Amino acid sequence: MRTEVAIIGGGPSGLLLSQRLMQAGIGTVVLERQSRDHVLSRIRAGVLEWGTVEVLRAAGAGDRMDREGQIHDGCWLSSEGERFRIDFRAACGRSVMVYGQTEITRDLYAAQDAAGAVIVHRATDVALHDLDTDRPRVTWTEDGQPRELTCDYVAGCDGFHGVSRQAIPAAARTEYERVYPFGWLGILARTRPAADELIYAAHARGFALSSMRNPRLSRHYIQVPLSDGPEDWPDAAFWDELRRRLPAEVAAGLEIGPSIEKSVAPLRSFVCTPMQWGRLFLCGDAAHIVPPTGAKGLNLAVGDVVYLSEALIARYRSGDAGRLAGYSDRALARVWRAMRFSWSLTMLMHRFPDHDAWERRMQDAGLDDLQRSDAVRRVFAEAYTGLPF
Ligand code: RFL
Ligand code: PHB
Repeated sequence: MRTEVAIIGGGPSGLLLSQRLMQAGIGTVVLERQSRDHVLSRIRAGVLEWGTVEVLRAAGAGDRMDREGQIHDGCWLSSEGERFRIDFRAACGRSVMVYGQTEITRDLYAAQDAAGAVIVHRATDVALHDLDTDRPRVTWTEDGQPRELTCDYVAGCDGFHGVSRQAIPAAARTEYERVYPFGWLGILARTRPAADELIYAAHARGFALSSMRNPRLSRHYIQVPLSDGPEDWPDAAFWDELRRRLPAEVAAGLEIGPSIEKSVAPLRSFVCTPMQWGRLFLCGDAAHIVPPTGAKGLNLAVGDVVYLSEALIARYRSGDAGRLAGYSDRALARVWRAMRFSWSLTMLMHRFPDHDAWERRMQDAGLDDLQRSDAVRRVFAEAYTGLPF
């Protein structure tokens, strides 16, 4: 088999890249390790920056998002039960869209099916070869049979645990990492959301976030020790703990119900530099991970895909490889700023086992700054609603 761009991973990065390249007449093959049903069962991101919304529309995958997504003009922050609102529109003139990653992936699959995309599921043992030549190859196993694809370029969109990043020789990459000493236990429930906008709650018992997917589907998270698993948190214990950490008037009106999904995600910041090597280009979680606090992971992946697709389109349309050469630098400039935002919001809002009274005072002062200063709120709102691509 031969194609122009081989795409490893059929999550949001891989599907969106394939869609944008196909719209420009560039051939792609997507190799995904899991089944389509498995990819569509993962519950992840919920908040889209406005730039992401526009990119999805332009990719022909925005109709259902525009019908079913909720535009949010602000969010709530609370500290020990007292809440204040950050008005994004007043602070920076922009909003976000609340629409689940699962639905985006479904919409991208529909757009790719309509475009006649080649998406291979259950591709195991994917391996990348000859990336430092102008004829890279990808091999994999499909239904027990060995398969091979030759291509011009390889896009590594296979997430944090994929094989693409590892295909860059260790001596040619530098990895930066911060692992946080807690995780987020998340549940999805067919209940009314806690409030009309997201609530990020700092509390002595640990952080909590009340989010949503639609008016009858709520998504909530609580900070838990890394040693805890979902089995340690029966639904009743989860709701009790969430209620303790949310502002009292919100907790009093909280509708509870059985969870339909429950999982623990560890928190990590990670960046691999450079994001390219030879004919291989990394996008999304394959190159970088953020803690979910700032809602940046999926949005960063979309930014990478925009930059890489623009560079590949320039290469195929006019033979100009300059933008491809500059891909990593351009993407990383945006990535590091979002890293800092996600890291600082994580440090501000969570209880750290090794923090003393000094660090807790610094957190209180940081929240005070956000509550009292228009300038500080504007910095927050600009980062949260999205830095420009
Ligand atoms: P994905 O989604 O991990 O997709 C990678 C795909 O590659 C496949 N794969 C392979 N395929 C072939 N061969 C291999 N060897 C392979 N290894 C892996 C996988 O099966 C998968 O299908 O990465 P991608 O596309 O870069 O997308 C990144 C986003 O998924 C991620 O950044 C976000 O979910 C992060 N995130 C959030 N981001 C936001 O922008 N806003 C949010 O509100 C938000 N909330 C979250 C989040 C992530 C969370 N978790 C569970 C980590 C909340 C949570 C709880
Ligand atoms: C979510 O709805 O899953 C969500 C929202 C905001 C975040 C993280 C996760 O910061």
